[in-house]
Amino acid sequence: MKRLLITGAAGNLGKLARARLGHLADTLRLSDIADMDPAGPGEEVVTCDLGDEAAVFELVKDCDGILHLGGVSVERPWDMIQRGNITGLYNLYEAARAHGQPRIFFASSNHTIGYYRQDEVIDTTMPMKPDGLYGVSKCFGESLAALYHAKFGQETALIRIGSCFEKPRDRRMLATWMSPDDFVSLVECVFRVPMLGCPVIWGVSDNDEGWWNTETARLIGWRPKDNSETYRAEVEAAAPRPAPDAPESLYQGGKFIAEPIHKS
Ligand code: NAI
Ligand code: 15L
Repeated sequence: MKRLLITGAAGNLGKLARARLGHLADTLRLSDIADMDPAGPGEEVVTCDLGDEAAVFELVKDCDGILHLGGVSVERPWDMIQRGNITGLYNLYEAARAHGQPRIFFASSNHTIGYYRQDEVIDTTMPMKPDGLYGVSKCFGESLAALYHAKFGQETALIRIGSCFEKPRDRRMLATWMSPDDFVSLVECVFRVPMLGCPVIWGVSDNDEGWWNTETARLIGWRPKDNSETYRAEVEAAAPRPAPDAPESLYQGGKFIAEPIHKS
């Protein structure tokens, strides 16, 4: 690619992508509403609120791919979620439609299905069961991407990320963890596969424990390598076992299940 746009570049995964995915394009266009480090060689830094239609239109211009990580990433009041994840996503897809339909990696979430129980194994064809307004916004994102694929042929990888951190942080993440290395190889596969379409793929490492049928990863040739078992002893020693009737023990969405509807 000549230019890859990374939204959410000031965030956790955005910083990782900036550090490790420069080889995917001649230029990385890095964008966020929050402050970012100044542009280095082969970089452009553009401050942009995804809720600003005109600014997003300019942001997407001349980009050959979009790694869309920007937006609200946890449960928050509706107005914040609506601006970043609903209006913001619509702005992004309309800008992409106007600018040659660059391929999109959409950072969806396991919170689209958080109300499935931990004793269920689910696949990507099963109905969504979001566990909060944040999860609902990711369901909207997946639906919007499916619409733009069906109507206009826009390609998007709908990546339902589990928990992408340096290490699993609690017992639930032994099932939901995706390592930084696996995240990097996943993004590479999304932008290198010749034909993408609009598949839903679980963003999760090759963990022994898990609730998701990961076979759609094969559609893009992605084979995660890491396994949360490496950290099991450490995690179990550090974190007490939650009560058997606690959300962290019962539901795939874990603590998000217990979140209220936040008011501004
Ligand atoms: P993060 O919260 O660290 O980064 C998100 C970035 O989006 C932030 O830098 C924030 O300033 C920016 N942002 C928020 N509202 C915005 C707006 N209106 N306009 C422009 N930028 C805005 O989140 P993280 O962990 O880096 O996650 C990246 C993406 O992956 C998010 O979309 C998140 O929902 C998704 N995801 C992440 C998971 C994880 O384990 N890290 C799990 C599941 C999904
Ligand atoms: C998410 O969707 C969040 O963005 C991330 O911060 C984690 O909480 C993750 O899900 C998770 O479920 O562990």
